[in-house]
Amino acid sequence: MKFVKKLVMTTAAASFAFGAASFGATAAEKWDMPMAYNDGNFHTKNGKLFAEAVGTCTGGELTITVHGGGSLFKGNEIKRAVRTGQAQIGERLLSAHANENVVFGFDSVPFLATSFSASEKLKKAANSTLTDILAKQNLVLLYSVPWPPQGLYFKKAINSVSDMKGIKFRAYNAATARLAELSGMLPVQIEAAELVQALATGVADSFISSGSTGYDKKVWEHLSHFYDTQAWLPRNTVFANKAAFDALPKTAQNCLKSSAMLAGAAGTARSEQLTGWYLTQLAANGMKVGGPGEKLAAELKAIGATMSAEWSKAAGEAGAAIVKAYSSMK
Ligand code: PCA
Repeated sequence: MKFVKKLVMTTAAASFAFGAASFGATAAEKWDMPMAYNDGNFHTKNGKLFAEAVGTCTGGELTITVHGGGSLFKGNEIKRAVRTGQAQIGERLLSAHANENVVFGFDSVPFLATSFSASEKLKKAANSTLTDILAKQNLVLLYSVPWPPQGLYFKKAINSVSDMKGIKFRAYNAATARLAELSGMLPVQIEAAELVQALATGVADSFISSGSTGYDKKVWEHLSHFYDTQAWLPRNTVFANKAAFDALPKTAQNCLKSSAMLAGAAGTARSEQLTGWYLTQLAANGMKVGGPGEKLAAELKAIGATMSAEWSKAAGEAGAAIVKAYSSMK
């Protein structure tokens, strides 16, 4: 907090020192921040707090308007929009872009990091690699926040992988599609914004996600079982267009970075705090919520091992470096 206050004061002091001239010369910068998830979602709320903090820190020299729920750009359009400067900053589930670079899927390797503390370590292990990959794509990495641990949603009790055979499964990235394939299900890629529609029309009858998305989408209206498999904690990542970032005064760049640090920490704490609450809400609305049975858990672990091996192979040296750095932190 102290750091931010100091930054605000420095910015304010600078404005005073240069007086009206500097205000006349540089109009306040306005940025748009598309986010894919609904306004009530904790990531979106956290993004709005981040935007507010940047506004305060820069004394209004940089104002960021958050557009939630995919209202400005849809989830799968956000990264390209920020790369090309159509939006100056945005949030995206980076693992959905693992087809561009396998490393983007580092947070969706089953059972590699299954708790909040492990997820934090994995993030740190991946940080410099991810920063470099994004920089080559004209993007500045600002912060990321994990979703609560991922569990499986179904319309019926599932005791083993063979019970999943032939079920239509909504996937949100390459890892979730592969999980479906390896368990005999039929994957279909669907953004969270279209999830309810897909469940209501029978395009999908199951998916893997957090209690957060199950709660946001009231999935108890369509599904009945949640298995808390705690398979991984995928991240939403906030990044800025590099040219837009570089064009800002140093003070504003520092405001973005310090506010990002706070938003990353605050969002992560909020995600952890809400994890249990979301599951209580699923149960309160009639869903059967619990851990997977022994057989199912063991079979999922085996599928996870296959997927880990596949990811490591595909991610090559960069992937190996992340896993090595992560293991050394344990
Ligand atoms: N919710 C997002 C991604 C991971 C999660 O928990 C979704 O289902 O689209």
